[in-house]
Amino acid sequence: NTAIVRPKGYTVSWHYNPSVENHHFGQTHPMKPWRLTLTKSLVLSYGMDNAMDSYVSRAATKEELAEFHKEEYVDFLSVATPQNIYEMYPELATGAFGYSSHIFGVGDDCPIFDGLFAFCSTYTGASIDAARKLCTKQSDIAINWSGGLHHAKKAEASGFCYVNDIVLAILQLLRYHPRVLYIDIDVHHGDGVEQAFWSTDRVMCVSFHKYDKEVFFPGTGPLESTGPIHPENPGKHYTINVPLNDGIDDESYDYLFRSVIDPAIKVFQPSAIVLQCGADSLGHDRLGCFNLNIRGHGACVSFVKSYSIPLLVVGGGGYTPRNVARAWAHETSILIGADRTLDPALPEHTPNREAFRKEGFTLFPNLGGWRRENLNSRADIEKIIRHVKDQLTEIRG
Ligand code: VJV
Ligand code: CA
Ligand code: ZN
Repeated sequence: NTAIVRPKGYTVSWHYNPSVENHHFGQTHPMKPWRLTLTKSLVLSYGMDNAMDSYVSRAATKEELAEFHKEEYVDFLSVATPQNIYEMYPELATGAFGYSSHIFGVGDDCPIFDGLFAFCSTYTGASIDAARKLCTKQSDIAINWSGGLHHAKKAEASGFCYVNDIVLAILQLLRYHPRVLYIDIDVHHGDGVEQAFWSTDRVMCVSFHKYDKEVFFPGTGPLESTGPIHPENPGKHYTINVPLNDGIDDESYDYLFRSVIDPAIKVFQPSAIVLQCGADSLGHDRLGCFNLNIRGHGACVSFVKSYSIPLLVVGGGGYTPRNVARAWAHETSILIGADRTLDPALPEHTPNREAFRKEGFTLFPNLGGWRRENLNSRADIEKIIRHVKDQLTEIRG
């Protein structure tokens, strides 16, 4: 295994605080911080930390969180505990509000657990730090695998997300960058980020996701949803949604991704890009329904990197922890320009190596092809590309 060395000509920084691993949503909740432990295991065992500036990130302050979130909501997150939550809100105990309560979105998807605020402020601090490294040009690429929690709203937790670290990071980037492109390859729609920047032409949001209004969370993000409809609103046309059906494979995803992202970059000319790499778009994900392989997912990262525009890379969803770790380790190698030197056989000394036994200790198991049929026809894909290109001509003017 060739030694991993620093990339020539650009700087990559890795922002992480292992204390996020100590927090748990609940024994059977699908969101497992263990995936971050496994990601770190692989990044370190391949020696990829040698090629990056590593920063132990600090917690974001309440003031920083309030740059996007409502103060009352930040206060709530900072005081709520499993012990006091039912005293504060007895209605929660009756379950009368169901999964998405009116009490700041708390419920089955977004439980109040011990250390919740420390968890949220830590993953968010890493995204804010990463964005600032890009602003000061100390980094060309900054990575926070613990971030990417794209569903959180101004005053509401949603879909396992409490604080929207992506929105807060983009707000940092906007201090120095005229235009930021946001790309979201998580299997879910990036609704929280879309909503936050719905009315501005300084942020273009592009999300690829499974879309089934009635059935699949969060039920938003149809092709036609492209920004505010009022002609005088600057955000009009600056949202791109790519709704997909089950089972999309590497080949069609790669073709679609390039066909959407290349014209988006050429027309919008972003000075910074934020890429959310939710790994629930991989085949065999516990919550996802696509058929992507590690290499297919990574091809998106590679393609975005090829434009050499300052890049913030965040994690997101991903519910089969060992595959999340494989994807994000592979993507780290792409970002440091070392993908050809990673041995597919996981190093013998990898901590927690047993977790990868099922697929035979390889970085690239076969996750595609056979679990679900690809229900995205060539015509569906071409229709999306046509729609996006037509939309972009509206921006070019
Ligand atoms: O589909 C939903 C909402 C429900 C109500 C709540 N039940 C538990 C599930 C159905 C309608 N929520 C989604 C949220 C997905 C969030 C994805 C986040 C990201 O990847 O985009 C970014 C980090 C959903 N799908 C599956 C579950 N919730 C789910 C939640 C659980 C669970 C099993 C499945 C919560 C607790 C427990 N099991 C014990
Ligand atoms: Ca998405
Ligand atoms: Zn997701």
